[in-house]
Amino acid sequence: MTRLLLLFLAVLNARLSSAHGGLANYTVGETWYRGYDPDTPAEEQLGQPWMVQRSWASIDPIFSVTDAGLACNNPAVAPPSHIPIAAGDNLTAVYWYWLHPVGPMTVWLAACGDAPDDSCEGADVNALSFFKVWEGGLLDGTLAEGNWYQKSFQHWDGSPDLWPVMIPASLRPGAYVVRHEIMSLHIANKPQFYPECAHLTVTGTGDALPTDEKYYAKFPGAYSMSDPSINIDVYSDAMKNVTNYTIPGPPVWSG
Ligand SMILES: [Cu+2]
Repeated sequence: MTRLLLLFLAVLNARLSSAHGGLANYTVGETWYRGYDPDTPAEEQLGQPWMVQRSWASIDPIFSVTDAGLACNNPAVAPPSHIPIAAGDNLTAVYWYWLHPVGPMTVWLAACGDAPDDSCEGADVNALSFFKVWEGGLLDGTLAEGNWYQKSFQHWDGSPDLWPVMIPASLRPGAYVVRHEIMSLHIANKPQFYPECAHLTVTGTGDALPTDEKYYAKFPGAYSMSDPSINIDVYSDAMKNVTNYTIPGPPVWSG
């Protein structure tokens, strides 16, 4: 094996042993956009002209529904750049690996402003109104043993785990924060939240945004520990035969 491959495996092994992770890169068509890497010194990444993702200091989950980092992880330092994407195109989130099998995955957008030169760099992510554009939950089977999207998007051959989601075709052009969240529910009554955010510049000819307040949520604020879909023990006897799961948060807005 080459030295580089050995190094890669050593790093991967070190990461897998902690059994957490996060969103590493984005692709639009054939173009890759590098995200923040918690294992690379912050000073080599923060403020770099190529950076498109809000920073996240570690691969550890957020455990509290009231954590300010529920919006865009911690510390969520804003990047200078935006990913250009046309409404109707796919944005693919790339994870080098993902290990947890249980819980929903969601994608959210929040508009940062309407000015022609608008940017999300100055946006307070805790004040933004997010709307959900995609969700994937329990595809079939039971809560504990069934096939969740979170399980189905994983590869176990070393190739990255890809999560493609279409930006609604009718979406109004402008700057948006895109928020990907994996909620992992494999530990009883102790949900884990893995949010990461990037900045988008959306182009297109549409002019749509959700008009009904029911679509909007803030982070923190969107979730509650009194939600039986969040404060849940999927391995309990009561849940043993349950084959449906209600994904927390507002309904999906599809444009
Ligand atoms: Cu983990």
